[in-house]
Amino acid sequence: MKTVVFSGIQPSAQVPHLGNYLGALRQWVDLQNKNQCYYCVVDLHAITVPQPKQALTEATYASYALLLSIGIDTKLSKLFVQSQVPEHTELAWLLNCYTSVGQLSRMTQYKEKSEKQKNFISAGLYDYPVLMAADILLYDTDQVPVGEDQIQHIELARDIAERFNHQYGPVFKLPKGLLLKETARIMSLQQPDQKMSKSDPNQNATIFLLDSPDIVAKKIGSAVTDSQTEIRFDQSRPGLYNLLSIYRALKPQPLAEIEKHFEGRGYKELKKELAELIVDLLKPIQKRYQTFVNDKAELKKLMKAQAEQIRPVVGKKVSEVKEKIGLVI
Ligand code: ATP
Ligand code: LTN
Repeated sequence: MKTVVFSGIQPSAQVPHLGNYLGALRQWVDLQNKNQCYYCVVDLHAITVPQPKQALTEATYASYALLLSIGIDTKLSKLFVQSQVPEHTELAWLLNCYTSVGQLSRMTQYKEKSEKQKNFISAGLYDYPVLMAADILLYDTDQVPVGEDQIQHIELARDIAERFNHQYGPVFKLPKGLLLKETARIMSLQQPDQKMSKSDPNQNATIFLLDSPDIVAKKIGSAVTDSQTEIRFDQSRPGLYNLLSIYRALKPQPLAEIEKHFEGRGYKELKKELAELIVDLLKPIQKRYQTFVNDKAELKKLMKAQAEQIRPVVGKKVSEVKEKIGLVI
């Protein structure tokens, strides 16, 4: 039996960014060869905060096309849109009844995101982690490749699974998060004490995978650093540390070699080289993206076909859960 891998990305407002890629998505690609992978564009998670209709539709196509462009291969993995597999929402309801509100209230992401909502906080935002638990548990998932911010949610999914199993016997597998240690938390270019995020209102803080070379150079050029001059991996200098971590992720080598390479040179040179590395990464992705995204009919056909292949698998799991609870199936 192959190891089962599941992960998701929200089609929220914008296409994925460099933090998503270095923290999570590049693992998705690497895991495909040896494992049974399920990758999901989680549109139902995106609508937990307000999304303009047109933007949500566009972002769903764009995210799907970008995942294909970075190398997700539907011959090896399942790549689908969450709302097209209704078993996700069905299981989420069932799991709601095995989740405590106390635990949901302690979720960091809920606290941070609800603070940012001015007039209206949806019940969906509060319940977000339960839908995520359903995503994961539905597939008997072993491993969940994510960035660091999602670890708390995976622990909650384990807790829900354990509570259910304790009551009804071994129905759910207990999943584990899979982190790329060095890049599990890429920081904002403008506020290096906060994570790089799709929903950051300051556009200069985030490099999107579709940014042009000029924009990349501009954003990296204006990244916040400090008033010191020496280029060293020093966690107490978060702006510089973040840039060096991105550099090392794109050009893997020992820390000391990078420090030596930049000895006697300044931030300007580091930023120039870093921008070039990012542009080299993005160029082929963007080229492939153009071919995928221009054929929406084909994308839609592929999404639907992938969802249809999955439904028999997850249908069985939902029936098993309902039967355990005592619902008449
Ligand atoms: P938002 O900020 O709007 O909530 P996001 O940028 O966190 O969105 P998601 O779709 O929620 O993007 O995340 C997709 C994947 O990328 C998740 O596995 C998440 O942990 C990871 N990720 C998100 N931001 C970062 C980051 N700054 N560094 C590393 N990984 C990240
Ligand atoms: N909440 C995640 C996206 C997500 C996810 C999942 C990740 C939804 N369902 C299941 C892993 C497994 C986020 O990135 N913000």
